[in-house]
Formats: sequence, structure tokens, C-alpha cells
Amino acid sequence: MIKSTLLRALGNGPKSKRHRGMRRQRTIERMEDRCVLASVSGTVIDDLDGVVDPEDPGMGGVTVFIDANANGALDVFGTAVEPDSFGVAGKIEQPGMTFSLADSNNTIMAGVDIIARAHPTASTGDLVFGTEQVTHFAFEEKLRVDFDTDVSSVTIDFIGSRPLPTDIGTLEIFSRDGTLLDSTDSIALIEGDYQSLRLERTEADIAFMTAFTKRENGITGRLDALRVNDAGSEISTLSASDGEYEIQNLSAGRQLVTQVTPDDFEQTVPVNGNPHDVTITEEQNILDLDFINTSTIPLSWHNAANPLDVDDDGAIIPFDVLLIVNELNEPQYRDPVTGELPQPPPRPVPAFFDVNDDGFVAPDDVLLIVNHLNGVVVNGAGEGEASVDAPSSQVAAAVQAETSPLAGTSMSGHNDVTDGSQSDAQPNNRLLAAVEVGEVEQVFDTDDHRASSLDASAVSEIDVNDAFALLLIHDLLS
Ligand SMILES: [Ca+2]
Ligand SMILES: [Ca+2]
Ligand SMILES: [Ca+2]
Ligand SMILES: [Ca+2]
Repeated sequence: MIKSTLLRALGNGPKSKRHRGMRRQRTIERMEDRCVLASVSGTVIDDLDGVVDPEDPGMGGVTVFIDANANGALDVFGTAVEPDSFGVAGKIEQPGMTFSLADSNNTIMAGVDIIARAHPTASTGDLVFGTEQVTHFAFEEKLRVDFDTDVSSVTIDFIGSRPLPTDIGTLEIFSRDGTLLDSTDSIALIEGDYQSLRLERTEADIAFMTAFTKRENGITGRLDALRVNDAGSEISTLSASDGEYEIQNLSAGRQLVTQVTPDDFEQTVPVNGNPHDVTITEEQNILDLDFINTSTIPLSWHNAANPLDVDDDGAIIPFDVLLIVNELNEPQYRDPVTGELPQPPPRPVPAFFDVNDDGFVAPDDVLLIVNHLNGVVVNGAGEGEASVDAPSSQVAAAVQAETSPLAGTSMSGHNDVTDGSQSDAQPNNRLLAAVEVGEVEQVFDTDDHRASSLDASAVSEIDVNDAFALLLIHDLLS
């Protein structure tokens, strides 16, 4: 049986790209070295275009669970304290509980916060318990959790962190007067393998708990996914940021591996939202139980929530103008003749080019943002006076980037620019782009998706300085 399992592990080449080296590697090591319970693993995938391929990103933070009662829903009880819920470096706080670092006598070490730390061995998601200094807990530096009200059970994942099976985890529970009620150890675990340490009492008399790496054997074990009063809960995990998940220590038998489908997605694989229905034997590792999801939100080139924010980064800045200018100058998506945008847009939408939601990317989309940046009131409220229905022959055309260092840049390129050195090296006088408007027929001739709603008189010359960029747009209307 081991041989067949090993072949299974080795035989899944095509998708190995998705899998982090550590997880794949340890699957093999485990079978050579040790005897553990079974596991299942796979990837949660965001299918962007209906064809599953390696470019489709993984989906992190998706709950995958073993549906023990086959009701299609995750049944959990008690309180879960999951570092992933707090974000990187977030202080772990939970009403009714106090998280501390304790020394070998279980005395709380004042002034040390327990925080969420990223670590690749995390049993759930990406984050484990830690402190500012370390991501592990040793005999001299234990994780201690005090409960305002006595609890009846505690469960925490202890994760091995070393290439050899030396890390042994310990969980201890205490009464309110400090008496040790019970203690349990994990088996010796290699890097990335984990065991859910669990202690349960017949009555609720646990006042605090400690968890740590057993002294004689190591100091670097990680801790993740605390559950309190969790009797009867189904086993669950979170996918990591690359979409991968793994549930270890499963019993042999039939298992319904199920995901909690993320909001605004529908599951396409397995079909009809079904679980992976697998029968697992002892020590077996079933790989590639993937969940493939596709968004249910219709795609649009128009940013309905904030039409002027072309890259949807929350800021309306000259870069939003530049994105459209670049697309006008060097069409990557629009029809080069008509300016019409293909429907539906690719996912993810490259940029929300269509500011006025007419199905085209055109100079009028540019001008709406430019007017905003310059505080110009745009027609449409029906005021009339300064606004014009600019004759088509006078309106935008011939959009041309005089210098376009960011031509063809993507949204990620934007980040590169704004994030630092480049802006220091090339200060404000950098001419990013210019929009020249003159002969409308050159780009658009007859249609009405143009700058008919723009205040022509106010936009003769524009100089926008956005700390890193000088965007000159001149002669918008001749
Ligand atoms: Ca269930
Ligand atoms: Ca976690
Ligand atoms: Ca923006
Ligand atoms: Ca448009």
C-alpha cells in the first residue's frame, strides 16, 4: 500500500507548479519515515475564464472541511481563534480570553503581545501564533491562554518545524488555582506535519492552558488554530494564499471533503457544488482534491462604484488618466478604429477604461477624469451655462502621448512607480503624458460617445502635479 501511495504522490507532475515545495516534499518523506494517519490536500482555484490553466490564481482563506454529517455545511461549535483572522502582525485578541507569553513556571511575561505571524508551516492559511520576536513556542516561552470563564475543552494545532522528527508538542490545562488538570503530547513531527492537540474535561473547569515545544526535543514547533469548547465540531482548515490546503490526521474511511464556497463565486469543480467524496485508507495521502470556483459577478469595463477610478485603487489621480491615454495610444483591448471595448472584459478586468459606461474607451472618458482633477463641474446636472455640447469637430481626438514612459504599463506597474525610488529619482517635472486634442475625425467621426458633456471653456490647459508626475494636458479643445 505504501508503494501505491508513493506512486500516487510522485505521479502528479502536471500540477506540481501549484504546490509549494514543502508540502509536496513532506508527503514523500512521510511515507518513507513514519507512520501517520491519512491526509487530503488540493488547491482552491479561481477560474478566470472558464478554462482551468496554470495562470488561474489560487484562492486563499477559503474554508475546506470534512463534512462528517454530510449536511453540506460546516458544523462548528465553541470559539475558534485563528491567527489568519488577525492579519500579519495583528494582536491576537478574543473576548473572554487573554493571550500571553509564559515562562517555564507558567508565569506570564508582562508586556509581550501574542500576534499573528506568517509561517509556511501554518496548519491553516498562512499565519500562526507568535510574538514580535519569534513564530514558535518553547518550554521557556510558552503560549498561555487564560479564560475568563472556565471552559471544557481546548484544541490547538502543533506543527513540526525541523527536517527530522524532533519537535514534540505539549498542551497542558490548569484549574483556576493553578493545578495541572491534564496534559498531552504530540508524536514527533517533521517539518510541516501537524497534530491537533486536544484536551477535554467532563465539566468546564479549565481556567488556562499552555502550549509549547517539549524541552528535550526542540524549541521551534509552531502553534495554530486554537479551538475552545469545540466538542462535536467538524475538522476544517483554511487554504493558504496560494490556494493550497491540506488536512492531515484523518481516519480511514469515507470522507466528504467540502469547501465553503466564497461569496460571489460558484463552485464548478466538483460539479453542482458537490464535495470530493473519497474513501481513504490508512496512511494514504490523497492529493489534488481541487476546488474550482468562478465569479458570479458580471464583468464590466466600467467601475460602477467609482467611475473615475480606472485602476480601482481608491484614488483618482493622474495615473487613472494615463491608463486610458495609454490604451488610446496603443490599444491592447479596444477596437483600434471604433474604440469599442470587447465584451465581456477579461477577468480580472485590466482597467476600468469606460468612465462614462458607453461601451467605448474614448477621449471623453479621459476628460471626465481630467475635469474632476481640476474641479471642473461637468455638465449633466443640466445647468447648461459653461457646459457645452461641444461640436464633434471640436472635441477630443488625436490623443497622443508625447512621452510615455509608462506606456503599456499595468496596474502593477503603477505600484512600482508610486512605491518609491523611481519617484525620487525622477521628480516632479517628469512629463508623463500629454493628451493633445485636435482633429476629432482622426479617432472618432460620427458617433456621440465623445466629450459632449464636458466643460470646454475651462479645460484649456491643465497642469496636475501628483507628487511624482506632472501630467500636461493642453489644448483639449481648440
Ligand atoms: Ca456538516
Ligand atoms: Ca493559521
Ligand atoms: Ca485610481
Ligand atoms: Ca466610454
